[in-house]
Amino acid sequence: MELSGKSPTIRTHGEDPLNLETPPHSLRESFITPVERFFVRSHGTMPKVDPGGYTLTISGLVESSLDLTLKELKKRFPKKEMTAALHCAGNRRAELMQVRQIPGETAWGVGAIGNARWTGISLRDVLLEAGVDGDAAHVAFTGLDEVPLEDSVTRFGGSIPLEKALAGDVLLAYEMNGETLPRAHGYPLRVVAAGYIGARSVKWLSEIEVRGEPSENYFHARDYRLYPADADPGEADPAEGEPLGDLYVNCAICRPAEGELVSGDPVKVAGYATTGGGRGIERVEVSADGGETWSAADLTPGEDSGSWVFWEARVEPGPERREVHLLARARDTSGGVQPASPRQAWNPKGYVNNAYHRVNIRRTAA
Ligand SMILES: Nc1nc2c(c(=O)[nH]1)N[C@H]1C(S)=C(S)[C@@H](COP(=O)(O)O)O[C@H]1N2
Ligand SMILES: [Mo]
Repeated sequence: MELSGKSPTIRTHGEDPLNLETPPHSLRESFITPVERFFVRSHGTMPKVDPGGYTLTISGLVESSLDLTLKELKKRFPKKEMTAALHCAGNRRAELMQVRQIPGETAWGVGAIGNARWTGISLRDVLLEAGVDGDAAHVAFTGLDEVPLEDSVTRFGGSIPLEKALAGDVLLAYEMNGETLPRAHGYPLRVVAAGYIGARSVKWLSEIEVRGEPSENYFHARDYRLYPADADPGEADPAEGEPLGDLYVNCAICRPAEGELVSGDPVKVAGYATTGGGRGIERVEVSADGGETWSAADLTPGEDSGSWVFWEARVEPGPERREVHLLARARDTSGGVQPASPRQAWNPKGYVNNAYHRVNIRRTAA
């Protein structure tokens, strides 16, 4: 498989389809996650696209459909750069699985996320060039990969509301961290929808369709929905599930990692925080006493609102405490807060867990 180019420390959840997770310490090593440590989430085949034969089509509720080669789209539209986190809706599912089982899904830790510098063209510019009809309300993307379902094969796809598509923070990216977009990340072109669940950032993009209704693709219409806690997602009417898009405020502790043996008092705690909707991270706090008292963290934001925020805090559990449960929580600029426990965040597909993050550490004798 296409593991070449990835760090040997990356955690493999599956090779076909390729699913790789960044270990917690690696996440916190650099503000921009290098490609070699960047997580991969794939549902099906990994297309090998010949750039010469590649075209992107833009059709549907537009005044003029467009058919663009890679060369044409680079020439015709201004180059745009953006720092944005890709955040998988399944990130932190492992904690939900400890509450109740979630069959058939990957047990992601805190590393189904990465922050990259993306270069490409703005989806807004492309849509304005095609001319959007008055009835348009959603923009659907389809990739070139084939995903086996129970008794059929489908392409991966999904849609975002037109308003988001025109907001200026959705890129059609052909470079990642200054390099040509790697094959595992969607070569030659992918969507990067800042602040939305990773599933809307369709890789190996081949079609954009402007529509009146959301995408009918399996991964939009059935999957990536927040079903009620007592629903069976295999049987449920999709209408029972809320479609996912905009991310909620979230944070995770990366250092120390779960089970780590730590010396010294105070203990330095570091991690990342994210949110959606163009909001910012207002505050991150850490507790070493089960949530009785909290210490505010120092924040390092990115240039763009879709970037993650790095944070670092110090807590003093007292030298005599040999086992410490660290908790972290964030608040965003719209007052969005996290649920205290994964029990509150639990849903049958295990999506968007944004509960307070807990890490259990052991400490050496003082
Ligand atoms: N075509 C296609 N696009 C896709 C996917 C996929 O399987 N096929 N996975 C999605 C999901 S669920 C996530 S989280 C991100 C992961 O992006 P990455 O593999 O570049 O980290 O890609 C999204 N885009
Ligand atoms: Mo995802």
